Amino acid sequence: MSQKLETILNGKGPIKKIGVIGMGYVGIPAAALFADSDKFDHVLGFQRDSASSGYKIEMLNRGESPLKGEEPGLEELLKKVVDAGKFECTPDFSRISEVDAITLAIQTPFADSKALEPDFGALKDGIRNVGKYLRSGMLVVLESTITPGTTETMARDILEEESGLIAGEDFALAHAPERVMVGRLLRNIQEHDRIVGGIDQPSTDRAVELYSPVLTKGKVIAMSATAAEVTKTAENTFRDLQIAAANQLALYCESMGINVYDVRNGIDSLKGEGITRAILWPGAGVGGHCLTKDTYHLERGVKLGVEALDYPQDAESIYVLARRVNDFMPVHMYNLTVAALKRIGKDIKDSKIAMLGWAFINDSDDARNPPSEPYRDMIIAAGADLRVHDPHVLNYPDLEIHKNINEVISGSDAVVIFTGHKEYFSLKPDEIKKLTGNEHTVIIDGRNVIDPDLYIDAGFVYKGIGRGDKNRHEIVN
Ligand code: SAJ
Repeated sequence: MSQKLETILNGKGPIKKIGVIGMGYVGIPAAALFADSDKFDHVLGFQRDSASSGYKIEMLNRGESPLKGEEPGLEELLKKVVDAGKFECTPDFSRISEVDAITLAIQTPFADSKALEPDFGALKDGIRNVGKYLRSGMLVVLESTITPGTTETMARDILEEESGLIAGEDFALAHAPERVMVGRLLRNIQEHDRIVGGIDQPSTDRAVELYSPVLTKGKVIAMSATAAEVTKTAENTFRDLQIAAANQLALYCESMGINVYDVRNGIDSLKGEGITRAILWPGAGVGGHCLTKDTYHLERGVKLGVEALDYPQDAESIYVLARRVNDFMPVHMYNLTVAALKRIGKDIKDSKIAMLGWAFINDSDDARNPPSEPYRDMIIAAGADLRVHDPHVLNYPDLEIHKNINEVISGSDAVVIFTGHKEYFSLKPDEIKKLTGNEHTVIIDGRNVIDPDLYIDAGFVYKGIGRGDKNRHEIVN
């Protein structure tokens, strides 16, 4: 452990000035909460004055939030800390030299959804900027989701190279992964437990000092930097795995002719001390920017391990297999569509498909890595005609999204529910039948939205994820 760093930090005294790089949905609430704490004197929000996001600087300095969508309390808090002179946004990165602690909340998206490699370009630029203006005794914290080992290697190397200082001797370095969800940014930062991991004990302690004041219900959970990186990627990997387990069970139930939701209820009933069965929900697939990529961060991290991994010979990682199962669900939706159309003598290529729901999550406009996209690609490749409805998603590259559900459904041969938006729970079989004009219309339920019997009795050809008890029903004339 470095005595030198401890001495420097003690000499420097408590953290008073903080910098936050990345005025996005992670950095803005973090900066506002730091500024609102009476433990700290001033917070600088660093934002490049670029064509695409330079406008945020002026907005933030007026106390306005540039984030879209409702964020309870954020606008008021920004106004408060700006009026109190405790927060300001600046494009002048040289002012990093003024702060005692700097956090980096910069997105690490996939280079493209097919490439399973993250694009660390923007994060590296941010780290380089910090390195350029790094001073002895400063704390640097990475908040972005990163491959385990990044803080200890890539980040440390760039910071040391740019500054000539030594991590763990001259400056503190830590990882504190964000755990925020849009729509509840402030509450998540204040109430979720905060994982904080330094490259050494003085770094961890300094990071604990930084984050403790903004926590209300949450507590700090301290560990090493790499353990913090693994925690963040693994917490999403585990969720993806749980969903895959539910999806695989649904496929089994379809094959065995039973209702997966009966089985789910049965499994979920096993409770009692120490017994847990956190069975999640099967569905049309897994989208978003967390679960679709964090498994691959974890898998990359273990490859950088300090020791060769001891694992069953030639066995595939269950985490990667879980990703494959979840990414298979849109394919399964396609297979159900083809099979159901065949039952009414229609070939997919001559069919009109009405797709209800594009967003990756119910009642949201968030359409990052949506499972609906690979389904759409397969339908188009098969030569079918497709129209997409989504009440929340406004636009998406190369896609026309309709807002009038009747227009989307009218004349279609198949109605496919991809997202569980609440509007879809009130669909009526006779209204759909009138719109399609068919004796028998196909309806595919990817999110357990409709009651199969209502549609089967109305002459629909029904297929639903996990509904092995209904998917081979007689067609009612
Ligand atoms: N999904 C299922 N079955 C389920 C749950 C989700 O198919 O039982 C699908 C959803 O339809 C969606 C995808 O998985 O397409 C992801 O859903 P999600 O609820 O996990 O939402 P995310 O991707 O926004 O995950 C975020 C993560 N939060 C952070 O990274 C801070 C994740 O860690 C949280 O566990 C999750 O929210 C949550 O629990 O709300």
